[in-house]
Amino acid sequence: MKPSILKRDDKARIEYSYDSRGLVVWPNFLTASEIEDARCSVDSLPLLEEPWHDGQKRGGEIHRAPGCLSTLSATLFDHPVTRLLIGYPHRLLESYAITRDRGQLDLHGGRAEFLSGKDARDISSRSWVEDRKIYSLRVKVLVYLDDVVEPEDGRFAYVEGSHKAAFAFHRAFPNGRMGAFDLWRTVEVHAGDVIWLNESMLHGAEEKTSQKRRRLLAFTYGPAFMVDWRELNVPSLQASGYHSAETEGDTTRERFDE
Ligand SMILES: O=C(O)CCC(=O)C(=O)O
Repeated sequence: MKPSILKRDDKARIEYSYDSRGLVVWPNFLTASEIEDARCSVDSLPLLEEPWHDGQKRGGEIHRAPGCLSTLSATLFDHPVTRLLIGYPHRLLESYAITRDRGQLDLHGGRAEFLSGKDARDISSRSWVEDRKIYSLRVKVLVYLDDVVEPEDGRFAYVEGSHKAAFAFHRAFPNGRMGAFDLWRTVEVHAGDVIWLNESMLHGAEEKTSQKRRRLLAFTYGPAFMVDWRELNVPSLQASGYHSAETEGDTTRERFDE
């Protein structure tokens, strides 16, 4: 892992990439031995099948797992890129490991998307720039533990510009991905690469058909006043609960398919 100091040029490059592209890719963030340690840790976690995604398994709270996963969580929490992009005293909102054997990950997030069944925009992950400083409500750090390079490996995918969009993707392009294929971008990653992702960008992953392993770690950070997803989903005395965004869940599948 890299020392936590950013040179001035790096800072400018990172800010530019996050603002214009919605993500920052840091190749070779982990060393070969760190990748091996993280893989062993993930392989020993109790991962559960996702009820909503055939072929995907998840283990949560990995920042509490002993050994390298909690160390990595602490490193990413303190990392200057994380601080730079949130721009405010921050907290960890969620952490998990996922493995995917097959299938695609539906598009989710999106600055302009609607809450399902409502005419309200999902503002839960917005970001903005004020006085040339970035503030983000949700930054997801994706740590890839396997190469995801070929289309059949299920590459990370996103809709260009959607972190700045004013029109909801699924309403503006009712045929989904193929209606907007010129905005569709993929990122090829190698084991040990890390992506700092603006969660207000519509993103997902291509269909995985290869037999290769696909393991990744995710840590979501936000300003200290934000709550994590589980808190949003539980109705309480003082909150009416979170209505998932229109882009999430099975309803989007037919729009996302080619
Ligand atoms: O599988 C990937 O490459 C992306 C994962 C992701 O977007 C997520 O977990 O929210």
